[in-house]
Amino acid sequence: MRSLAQSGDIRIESFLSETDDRSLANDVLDGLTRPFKEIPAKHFYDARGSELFEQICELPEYYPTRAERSILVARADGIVRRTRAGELVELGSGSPDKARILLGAMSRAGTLRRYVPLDVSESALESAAEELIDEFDELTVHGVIGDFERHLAHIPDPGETPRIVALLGGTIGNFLPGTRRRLLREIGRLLGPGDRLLLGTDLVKDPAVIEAAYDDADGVTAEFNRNVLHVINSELDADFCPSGFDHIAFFDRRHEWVEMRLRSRRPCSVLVADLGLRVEFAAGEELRTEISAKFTRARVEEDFHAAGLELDTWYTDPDELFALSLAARA
Ligand code: SAH
Ligand code: AVI
Repeated sequence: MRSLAQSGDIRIESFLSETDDRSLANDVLDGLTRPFKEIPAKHFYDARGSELFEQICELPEYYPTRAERSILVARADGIVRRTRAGELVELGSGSPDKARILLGAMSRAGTLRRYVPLDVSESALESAAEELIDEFDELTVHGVIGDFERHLAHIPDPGETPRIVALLGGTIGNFLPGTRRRLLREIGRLLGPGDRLLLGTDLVKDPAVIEAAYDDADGVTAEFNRNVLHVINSELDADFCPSGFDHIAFFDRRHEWVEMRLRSRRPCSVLVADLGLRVEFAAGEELRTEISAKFTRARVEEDFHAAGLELDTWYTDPDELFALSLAARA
């Protein structure tokens, strides 16, 4: 553990170390030597990837951020009244926008104590912590730089008020169904009897609307997608030529998820020098970089049930684009 900041109100610890450089190395070694190449979506988010994701959230085509934000604005006071929470643990926290809405509601209710963001992106977490500490006098921040698949045990013990553990933005949809349920079960272990999970899920809708959100006219999502190749180049001394890969995004109707892939325009041979690994791409060969599952209420309830959780309250926006679920341990 490295301690990155410690003052009266703010404490940031990192659990990413050399072993985590191995996490990218292992994922590249494993994912790029498979018959169907694949790399986990968490590797998008270096400083540039986090910045590109922020730009995606502003795009006219990318509705999930606006829809989820509108639900939070309408419901945050009610959620805080219902839970009496004074602590927000946010997994995959990214920018401070959504936390600000929930912390504002806690401040109005007089319960606000602590914000505990956890993210793999050090840059995103540090700037969010600094912004929020300036905005709420009564707030302390305990940031955890880590991977929510491996570092949930480093989330500090609960304080004296109930807490909300939030996984927003539809990030749960970036995991395959089995992993998703395992992750939900592990997150559930952070919940005491009065605590609640707040889960954001994008909803099934017209595939044309979904596909446009993942293939915007300005090509920001395409750059975000190619960023994973820049990350592998800089972290593992590889020689991918990102502009030689086309951005592909399509809605898989059977699985009800979006897939993002990178398709090699021509045959290419990539050296990942740090791993002594040579990877061959045929012309047209694809690398899967992300799935983003879309949900129905029934699917969310099934996942909760399988993970030892139960739905308490279901909130959507008027167009039913996105949903927020408040859930408890069953
Ligand atoms: N919650 C924000 C950001 C969503 S983007 C929102 O709703 O807009 C996904 C965020 O999760 C990024 O900040 C990324 O760095 C983080 N992330 C992705 N995989 C992660 C993992 N395995 N562990 C921790 N953080 C992760
Ligand atoms: C972070 N995650 C929920 C986003 C999503 O919609 O699946 C990431 C993203 N990928 C492309 N655009 C946005």
